[in-house]
Amino acid sequence: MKSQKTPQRYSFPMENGGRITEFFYEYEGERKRALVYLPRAVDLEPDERFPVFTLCHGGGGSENDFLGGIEGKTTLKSVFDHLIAEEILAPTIVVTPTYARRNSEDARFQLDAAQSLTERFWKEWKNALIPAVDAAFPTIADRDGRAFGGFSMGAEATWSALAWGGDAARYYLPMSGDFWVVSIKGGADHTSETCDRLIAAMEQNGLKPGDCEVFAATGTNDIAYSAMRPMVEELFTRAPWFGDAEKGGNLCWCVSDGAHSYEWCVDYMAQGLPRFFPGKGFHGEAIV
Ligand code: FER
Repeated sequence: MKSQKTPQRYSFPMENGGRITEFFYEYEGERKRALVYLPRAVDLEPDERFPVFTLCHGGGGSENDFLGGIEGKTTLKSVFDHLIAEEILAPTIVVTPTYARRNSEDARFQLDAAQSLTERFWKEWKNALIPAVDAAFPTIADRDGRAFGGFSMGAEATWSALAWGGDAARYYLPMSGDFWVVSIKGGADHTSETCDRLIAAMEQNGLKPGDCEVFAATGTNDIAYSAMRPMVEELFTRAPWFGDAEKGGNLCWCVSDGAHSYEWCVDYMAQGLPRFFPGKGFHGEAIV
């Protein structure tokens, strides 16, 4: 599908929106910080339970990138507020953690070092972050209530989470990044093997075809396009595990004319997330 621009008004702060809070959890002896967007309904409806979207930053970044820190300096919080207020997106808790570790400064400069973090982040997500978030917030604590997404190296983390941690969540939203299990940008030069490894890992993890849905997005001017496109097109041929959403399958391929940046991810999430967690007013149509 062709990506749609998010309406400009969604970028403006809204009265009575949600809030951003800081959240800490332990993993392998390290105190890890994440930001959490809590939709307003969390405060207004104490008996409700909400889906959770875990959202990973790009290489060299931090847990502050997507939401713009606890002050919410990017437009993303406003966009979530509007999507939820207009009942396009169900009230959703959004967690932005980091796969960076205390001694992983080199990941800022080396893609292979970054990949060694993104390929294993699913363990931290599944074994530490999910239990901590489920204990702290009113979540729908099962795989149908969970989505994982990320930008660039965060997309690498997303494909990795689907491969090895797919029992923990049904929904995946890789943005501008391919799966590097075989090699860096292996989606381009080891396309078939990359897809084989993804499916083999899912199968090994006990998943069955139909257990996961993917919304993959990037732009034609994005440095990830040349690696992501062949990978997604190969996955379209991998029935019963994957199939084109335009033909009723579980893999939606959303293409903008955008470049490699967080700004474009806003549009991808505004279109992808409501497919996972639709609000009462969402019927699969474009947002305009
Ligand atoms: C990709 C293109 C670029 C990708 C990651 C990047 C995981 C990351 C670039 C960077 O961090 O500089 O297809 O997939």
